[in-house]
Amino acid sequence: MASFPFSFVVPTYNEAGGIERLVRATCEVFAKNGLDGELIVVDDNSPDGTGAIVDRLSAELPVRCLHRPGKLGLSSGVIDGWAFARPESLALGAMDGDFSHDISIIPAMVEALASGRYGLAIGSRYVPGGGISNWPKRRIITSRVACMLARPLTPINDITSGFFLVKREALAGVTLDPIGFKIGLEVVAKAHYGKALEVPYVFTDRIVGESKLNQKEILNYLKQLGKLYSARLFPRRGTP
Ligand SMILES: Nc1nc2c(ncn2[C@@H]2O[C@H](COP(=O)(O)OP(=O)(O)OP(=O)(O)O)[C@@H](O)[C@H]2O)c(=O)[nH]1
Ligand SMILES: [Mg+2]
Repeated sequence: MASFPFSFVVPTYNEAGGIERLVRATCEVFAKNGLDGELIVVDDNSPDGTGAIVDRLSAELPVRCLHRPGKLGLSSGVIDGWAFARPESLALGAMDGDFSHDISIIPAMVEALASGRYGLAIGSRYVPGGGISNWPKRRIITSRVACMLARPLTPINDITSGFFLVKREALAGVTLDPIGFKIGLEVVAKAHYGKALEVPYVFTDRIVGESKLNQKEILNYLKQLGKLYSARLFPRRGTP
């Protein structure tokens, strides 16, 4: 699939403890599977020096760092990273920088898009074969409720997944306006991707670094859902 170039964006804020391992392992998945993949790390001037680690790695691996001046948010990081991606990439993706997402499904995601059958491949915890290895019950319930709330918008089971790859052409002319963490929800609701494939994977909670998810992000998710529902119900009043 060397003829199907793609770029995955990894937004980071204070991920120095694990970013080198993530970049090396992901680039190894690209190389071992003959994939023409590029990694874009979008770092928001992390005080722990995450950006400098990525700059060093870019001398030997297909990774580049986009440096932003301060903490500007996960979703805007993904959007800025897509704009920074090399123009030849036919697909653009997003992945967390804390190794929660299983990079071994990347070849299946690329294959789905390269085959022409799907315009979106989404790493999914909530289809057979997927799961969550080490989350407390409270967090599992929150995540399931969050997905249920979006069900009238989409048949996709894992709508809050932050791990996906979408055809670049599916984003053409689409205004993405995410409020919080959930760039995937915005893409699923607005992009023109045709068919989507959920690729199962088992989510692993971060083992290094600190979570940036907080109550505010849960509220942001509800606000974002509200905006998407009102755009569906009242198309002329909604965002273009
Ligand atoms: N560039 C940038 N990246 C961010 C920002 N906030 C979070 N991130 C990154 O986005 C990814 C997801 O954030 P996490 O803190 O792992 O959020 P989560 O996965 O929902 O929650 P935990 O896994 O419990 O930590 C990680 O790679 C973070 O470093 C931000 O403001 N700017
Ligand atoms: Mg995480």
